[in-house]
Amino acid sequence: MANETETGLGLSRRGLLGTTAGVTAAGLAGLAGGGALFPQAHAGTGGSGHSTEVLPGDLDEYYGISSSGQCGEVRILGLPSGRELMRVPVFNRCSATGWGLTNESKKILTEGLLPETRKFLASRGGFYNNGDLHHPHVSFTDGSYDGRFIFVNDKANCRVARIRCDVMKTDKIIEIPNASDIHGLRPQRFPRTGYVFANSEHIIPIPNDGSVLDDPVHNYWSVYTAIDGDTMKVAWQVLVDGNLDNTDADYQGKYSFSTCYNSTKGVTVEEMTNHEQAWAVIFNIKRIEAAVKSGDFKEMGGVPVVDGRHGSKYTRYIPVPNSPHGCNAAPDGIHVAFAGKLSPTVTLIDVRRLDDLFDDKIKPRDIVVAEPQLGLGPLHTAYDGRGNAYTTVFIDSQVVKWNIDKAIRAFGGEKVDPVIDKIDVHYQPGHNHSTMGESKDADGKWLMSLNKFSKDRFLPVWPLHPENDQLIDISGEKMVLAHDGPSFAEPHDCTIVHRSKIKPVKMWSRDDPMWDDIRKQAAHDGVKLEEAANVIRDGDKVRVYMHSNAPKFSLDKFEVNQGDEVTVVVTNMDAIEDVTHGFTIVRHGIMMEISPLQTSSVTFTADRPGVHWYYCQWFCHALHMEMSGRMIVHPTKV
Ligand code: RUQ
Ligand code: CUA
Repeated sequence: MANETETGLGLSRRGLLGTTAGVTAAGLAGLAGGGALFPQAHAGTGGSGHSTEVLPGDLDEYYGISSSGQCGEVRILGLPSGRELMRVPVFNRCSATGWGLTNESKKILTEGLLPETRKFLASRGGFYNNGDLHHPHVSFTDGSYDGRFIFVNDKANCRVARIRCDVMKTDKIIEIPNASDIHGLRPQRFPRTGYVFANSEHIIPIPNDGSVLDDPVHNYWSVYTAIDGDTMKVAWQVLVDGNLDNTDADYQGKYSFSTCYNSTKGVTVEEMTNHEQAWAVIFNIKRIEAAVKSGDFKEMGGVPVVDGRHGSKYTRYIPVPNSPHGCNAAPDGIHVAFAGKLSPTVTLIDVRRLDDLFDDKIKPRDIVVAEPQLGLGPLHTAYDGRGNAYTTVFIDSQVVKWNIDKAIRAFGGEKVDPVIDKIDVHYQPGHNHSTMGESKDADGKWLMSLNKFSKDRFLPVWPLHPENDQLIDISGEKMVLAHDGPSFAEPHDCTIVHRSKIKPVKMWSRDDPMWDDIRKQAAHDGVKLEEAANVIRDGDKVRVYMHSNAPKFSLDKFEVNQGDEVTVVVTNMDAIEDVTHGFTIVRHGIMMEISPLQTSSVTFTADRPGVHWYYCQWFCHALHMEMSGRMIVHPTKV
């Protein structure tokens, strides 16, 4: 069906893209509904026939590290089965694990906020409860995944977070100064991560303190941020024109790239889209580092900001049609694709020409080596490591497979069609991701298309629909749809990493830094966490230390006075894989996870006199129901 679609139709329908009225979710969804209703054959009936079936007890080959958009968490999938293995709370709160309740998580959610944000949130609970997590990416060493960290962005509240891959927990969250919202995010590939690059999207006055409000063209800016991934501190920023969208880094450690829409600095949809050209910004990392060293920057919001606006020697602006979105470096280490979004094209550049460009020996468009027409609404591109690229086209509801070399030859005037295959996806794809595809180890087995609409693909689920993550076998010449995977709001991106690259631990190490604060406090209180069964009173502060061995907490009762500030510290001494305990106090809004050899703590005010049971909420033992105890709160005499 769709495979017969010619690339040529892009132009005749381009007018539609130019009309902003047509570019609404409803309009787009309706449009594709007519042309993309034919389910694809299953694996086994075509292509090379890799099966997504992973039999009971068998292990998946890949981890899918999936974002959750406005849910604010990260989800870990097993692929190709699509089984959800874990949810990692980051910007959200989590009832099960106590993320946002425990002292350890509150510290992480709070300590990286800017001073003015802390002030703003002081009367609002101290930290944000929501986030919009788009882009999860694994750290690299020499262009290969090194399995140390996952870095993620929060578009809603301007943050970047780091997740440790050993225990799969968030360990740092920082807020980015001078930014409106943080959208595109990528780790540096070479020599290692290194920097984590983050785009601020919407343009704002800097500083955004009310002193300037109007005249966007002259007063609003966005910033490109390099974060040191080891310390999670902002290393530097670059001031740029226009809205930065997505970003990526090269394989040489010299340049990074961002797509930019709204180059004319509009503030309405019409103004943002009423031009035929925007650009991709190239950042010269070495020059920027030298500028920071030599003092050629302005300190703004506590960080060095280098001026990378038009004409700067630190950046180059490459004209790209029309409002480019996706920004994806190919595993060949040479090419980077900018997806046109409102243009049916993808613009491909050759990084080997960048030195000359920065030395002004060539013009910006001279680095463009191909610009194939792929269909309506190209958004993101993935690669198979065999010279082919896979671009999602949102409006056509397709993934287009095209050959890089053929696209370059066609751009040079040769009569060759770079498009190899098209497959319908259901429906409206955003990101796509191939197995190992953003590393130099791209293996070209599977492609996930993350589709924004699922409409008729599943049982009706009321007005709010799931998304549809479709897995496509890309090992053969033709793409073969192998699996539909409904997912709740709203996975944007899913980095697919071979399981050999991630090394999960089965239990915590007793000297993990996660509970450093409480360890220090316990030492001060003369308490050994591993053997604890102590209640330490310190004025009207009470610290309750216990450990757990299924099915018992070491304290089956503790007593406090109404109004006391109580800290409960629980250490799980069951060094047994999968024996996680929990600690919940009824009618107190208290719940936390304590996995094998972990220490967790929570602080609250005991302002409800009476008897309050605490219990283990994680099924751990035949006597799990009995794993409980009483908190006695003595009423204060009035
Ligand atoms: S973006 S659908 Cu937030 Cu990654 Cu392209
Ligand atoms: Cu311990 Cu349930």
